[in-house]
Amino acid sequence: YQTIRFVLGDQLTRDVSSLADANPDTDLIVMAEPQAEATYVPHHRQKIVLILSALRHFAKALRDEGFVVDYYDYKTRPTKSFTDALRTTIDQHDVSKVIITEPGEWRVRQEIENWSSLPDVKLEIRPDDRFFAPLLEFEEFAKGRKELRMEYFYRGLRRNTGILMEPDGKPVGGQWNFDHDNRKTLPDDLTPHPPKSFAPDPVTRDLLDLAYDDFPDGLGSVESFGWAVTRQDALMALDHFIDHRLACFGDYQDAMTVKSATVYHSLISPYINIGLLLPDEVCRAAERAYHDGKAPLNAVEGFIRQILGWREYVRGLYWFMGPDYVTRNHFEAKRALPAFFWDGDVSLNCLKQAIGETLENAYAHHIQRLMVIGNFSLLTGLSVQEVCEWYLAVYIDAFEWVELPNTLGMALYADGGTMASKPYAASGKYIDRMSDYCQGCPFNPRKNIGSDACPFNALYWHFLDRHADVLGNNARLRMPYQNWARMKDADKESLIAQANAFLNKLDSNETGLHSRQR
Ligand code: FAD
Ligand code: DLZ
Ligand code: SF4
Repeated sequence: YQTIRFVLGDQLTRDVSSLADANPDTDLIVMAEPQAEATYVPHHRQKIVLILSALRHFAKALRDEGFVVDYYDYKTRPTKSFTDALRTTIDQHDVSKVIITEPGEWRVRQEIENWSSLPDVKLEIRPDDRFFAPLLEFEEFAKGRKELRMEYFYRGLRRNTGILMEPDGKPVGGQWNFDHDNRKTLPDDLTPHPPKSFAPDPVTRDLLDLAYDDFPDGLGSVESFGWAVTRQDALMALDHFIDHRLACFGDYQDAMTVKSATVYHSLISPYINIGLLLPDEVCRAAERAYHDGKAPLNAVEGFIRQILGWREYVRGLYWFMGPDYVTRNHFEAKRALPAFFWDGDVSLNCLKQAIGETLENAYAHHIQRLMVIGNFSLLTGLSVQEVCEWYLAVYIDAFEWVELPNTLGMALYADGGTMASKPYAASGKYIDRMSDYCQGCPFNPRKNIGSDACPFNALYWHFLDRHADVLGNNARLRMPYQNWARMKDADKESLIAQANAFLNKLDSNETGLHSRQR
């Protein structure tokens, strides 16, 4: 062979740049299931199974095309790292040229950049062009700006791609953003059409059977595994979403309910992130649904903005901020992660639902991640590093380039406002408005003080009070700070005492937090 093409577990598409000019006669493909990748965080077992099954299916598709794939199966041909796999292949096949598409994490990028110092290796790292915006475009956008806001980057990409644009350069529907239409709560008589689920095939079945024994440090259960593991099935999942769920996606985008863990969300993030679907085809399919009258504009624009806007923006931000972004901790939040993050055993019903569903399905939708678990972590000052590691471990779609800006920047405001214009801090009243969680909770979202008061309420004021020096001048927080200033001293003191009592319980994993002790 003349060339090695190294394909990573989130690059599983024939359209990845490393395979653009691949030739079965001269090129050897390498794919691996290294121990280091399965263990750098205690991944949810469904995430491990998804990635390994998709890797194996993609290797088979390449073999069917005539390629030879030098495959490192974790059981039959174990390898410690991507580098060890590469070394073994080079030794066995005597090839020096290596082509790879840039990875999705600083950690792996640094590992791969070191390959150029291996003896006899000629390394070519190609840009990952599965995104709408090359990294340079984000740099141009970001240079000289103190605050980076998604909306302007998104509008630029709408213009560049022509997605949801009129020929005269105006946005379809006359406005860029339909967010104000997308905050409805789910009516009692509406039950979302369930998402598409796939029965595991033998390749997936084998992995599921071994998931507990072979990944003892992994998290969560595999019983609900119904993810697509091939491009063909991922396309079916996309079609199903567009036909049955997209029309309501906008209206109920921020709604949370015990009736459905997925509401009207698409569940396609893992497929786009690992390469089974391309963001461009997903956005174009949604745009087509609008033109065909299958879904209203607030749903289609809202959905496209998540991919063309947020997804591109967080990816640009991740690489722009550099490898030290992970160490940012604006509020110096240090509290240890409570035990219930690992078992969902907590009496606050919103957390019980969101964490419980996460551990069961490796999935929670955006508002659960941001306004329940993220908000709680922000208000209680949980360690930024521990929270980020938890998010990187538990979600089926978690890769650092997308997990970190969302968790550290958006949910925890640990970058001091680079990513978000204000912290996403909210009291129990927000959760009560957007969900039916409070109805089954031992706490009362309308009470601030007392043993049955919703803990989020006092924690919210405690958070604003303890960070008044850095947040007090934030224009978007003027209202809550004015309300706080107007409160009587005695009321303020009771709220602070109420919050402190909760934080003390949290630190000692005490009564009232754990369901079984209630
Ligand atoms: P939908 O609601 O149907 O959205 C459609 C698509 O838009 C998603 O599939 C995804 O590709 C994209 N998208 C939506 N929101 C975002 C966003 N904020 N950033 C980037 N892409 C977005 N997303 C990940 O892919 N991986 C992560 O590790 C991840 N961690 C997150 C951590 C926190 C604290 C928060 C608040 C959000 C995180 N997100 C992450 C973003 C978002 O929550 C998920 O993309 C979404 O919930 C995936 O489910 P879905 O496919 O049903 O999304
Ligand atoms: C997350 C993950 C896991 C669990 N397993 C593998 C694997 O076996 N092989 C692989 O190539 N990639 C895996 N990944 C993804 C990597 O950890 C990492 O996120 C990507 O390589 C970054 O591009
Ligand atoms: Fe969550 Fe408070 Fe509502 Fe209980 S009352 S579900 S703790 S917001």
